[in-house]
Amino acid sequence: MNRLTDEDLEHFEREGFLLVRELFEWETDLRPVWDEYGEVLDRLLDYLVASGEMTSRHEDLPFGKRMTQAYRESGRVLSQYFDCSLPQKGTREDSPIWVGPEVFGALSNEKLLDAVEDLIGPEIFSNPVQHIRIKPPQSVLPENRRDPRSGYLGGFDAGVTPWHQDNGVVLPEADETNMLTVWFPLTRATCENGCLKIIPRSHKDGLLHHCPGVSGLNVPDSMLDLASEKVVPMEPGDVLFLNRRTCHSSLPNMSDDVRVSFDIRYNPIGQSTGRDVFPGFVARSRAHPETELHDPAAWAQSWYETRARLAVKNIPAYNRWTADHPMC
Ligand SMILES: O=C(O)CCC(=O)C(=O)O
Ligand SMILES: [Fe+2]
Repeated sequence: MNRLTDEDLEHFEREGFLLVRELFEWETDLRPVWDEYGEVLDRLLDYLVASGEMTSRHEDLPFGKRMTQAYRESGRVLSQYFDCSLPQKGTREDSPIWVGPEVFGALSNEKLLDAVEDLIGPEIFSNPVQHIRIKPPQSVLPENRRDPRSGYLGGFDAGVTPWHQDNGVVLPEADETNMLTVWFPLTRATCENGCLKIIPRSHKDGLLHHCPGVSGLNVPDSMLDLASEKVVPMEPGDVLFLNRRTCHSSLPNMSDDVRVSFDIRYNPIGQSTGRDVFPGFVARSRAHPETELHDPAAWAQSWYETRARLAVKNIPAYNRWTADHPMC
């Protein structure tokens, strides 16, 4: 692919984000992982039908409509079955996680790593703070997951994402790192189905206070320059890069289909990931290529081992914030 230009890098530095259109091609870069999630959904539907939570596998429907139907009929938040990270509390030996070979392929995509290299240098660690977000229509979410002001269920949220900085979501060890967020959709991400919003230049304001809230951590509106917010509709193939301090959120999904996206992170090798209890890997090293991980099974195994360890002893906190602050 074409490497990033000096202008791109200046834009990223100045604005705190860079949107690269058509970095990926559907057939070669995205379709393999999309198909893999189709298989995950197949197995989930087998399970939901077997457990009596659904009456049909809805084989005639495309992925998004089947997923929506699964939410509707089971009345459950199903995102953890697809997510490529563990829950933030109460991990059990059988907590669902999907760390399949095509997910590893997406994290290791050479075109993506070229752009990441241009932004953070040639020694690249895949940070384990990573998610696939299958964001269902608001209308099928359990009532208390629809709006950030109504009841917290814990775990990874499938609805609206409130304003935050990714730096605020990790532990302080990562405060002075060069952690880079990479966000890209597998479906269209539109204003209607819940695309991202960002506040350009907000990365210059330091780490803001985050309040633990019903949909996760959020920066109170009063601390944000909301007049500058920018919605970022994206097509499959487009990739958005964010500075760790750029404030972002996402709109509710008001459509009748799912919005699917990856948000993954990278940092220079040797820096804390801010969640060092989870396993990352060397995605690219020009200095020591022999340290790169190219084995998807070994990567998956590292997650299974982490899950087994956390099932015995969960860690007390994945972030630093408490609700007893005057800002909250
Ligand atoms: O996809 C979303 O709704 C939110 C994503 C996000 O917060 C992130 O990519 O860091
Ligand atoms: Fe985020």
